[in-house]
Amino acid sequence: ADLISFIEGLPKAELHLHIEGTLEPELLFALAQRNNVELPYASVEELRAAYAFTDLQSFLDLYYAGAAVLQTEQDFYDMTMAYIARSRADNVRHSEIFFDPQTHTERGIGIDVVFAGIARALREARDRHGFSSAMIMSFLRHLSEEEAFATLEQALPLRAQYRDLWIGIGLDSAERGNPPEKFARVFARCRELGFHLVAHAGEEGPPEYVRDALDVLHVERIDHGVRSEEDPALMKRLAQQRIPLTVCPLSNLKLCVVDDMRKHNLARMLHAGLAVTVNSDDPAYFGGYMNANFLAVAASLRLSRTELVMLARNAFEATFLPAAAKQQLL
Ligand code: ES4
Ligand code: ZN
Repeated sequence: ADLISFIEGLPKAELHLHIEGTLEPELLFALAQRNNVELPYASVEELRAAYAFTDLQSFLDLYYAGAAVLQTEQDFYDMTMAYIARSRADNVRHSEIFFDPQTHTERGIGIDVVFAGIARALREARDRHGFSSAMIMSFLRHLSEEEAFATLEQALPLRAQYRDLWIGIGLDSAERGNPPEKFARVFARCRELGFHLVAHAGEEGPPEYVRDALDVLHVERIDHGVRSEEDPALMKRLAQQRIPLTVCPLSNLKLCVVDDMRKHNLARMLHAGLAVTVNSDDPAYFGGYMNANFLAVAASLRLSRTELVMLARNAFEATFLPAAAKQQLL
């Protein structure tokens, strides 16, 4: 089989996906019209043309602006359903999905609306297609820890209702200048509450942020983590402890974390024994879903089929599913 068919045929799990980053320009325009939201773009083409980023912040500005079209439970449901359809087409069997309630509660949308729309789609996909998923509520690190605590307080009354899906807590948005320590207390509280913990670290930020995400926040996986390579002692630790890294190749290229896919360190990190996984991050903005990310690294880094299988298998191993459910997926 050719490379594309091989990648298409691989069963995949996705561990780093922002649901707000799956809003394709077409749906974004449709929701803007449905909700009478004014957009500063005349057409889908004009919007897509604006997706030329120089760094993380230049992307985040558009990503938060785009999320403003999401108003009703149905909007969150429609966005999530579109992501599931696209992922099933890529032979994704399981997805652990980030959502950013603060992006919506800041605009007066109820946190219950956000949970309900996403969860209705995920439950429907599970019941109809056996598509497995989980939800990871993420705090925006450019906001204060006090605001993260307030969001946690708003969300906790919903926990019983979403116990089947809401399993974790994440940390995303502008990394530089917002180190893990800023969220030490709220992550400690989430840990006491029994949530799985993850954090973005070492995307634009230094390797110290990766170490502090592990030692201060006690996260179980690192989202991105590509700058870990600058610290050999950290690399050794990540390999020894098999800490999963949720790497996002097309994201790294689009946000200029790497300037050429052929220079991406994914293969080097895999060969160093790290539990590297491949993920799509914000696929509507970065130019591709899971298969496109696998294909980009397979072609640019000349990965073997054995290596591609390792990457896919690492993701199933790194899921937060209970062992029995994990076995069922394979
Ligand atoms: C994100 Cl690529 C990335 N990095 C940090 N925060 C994010 N939120 C959505 N995508
Ligand atoms: Zn991300």
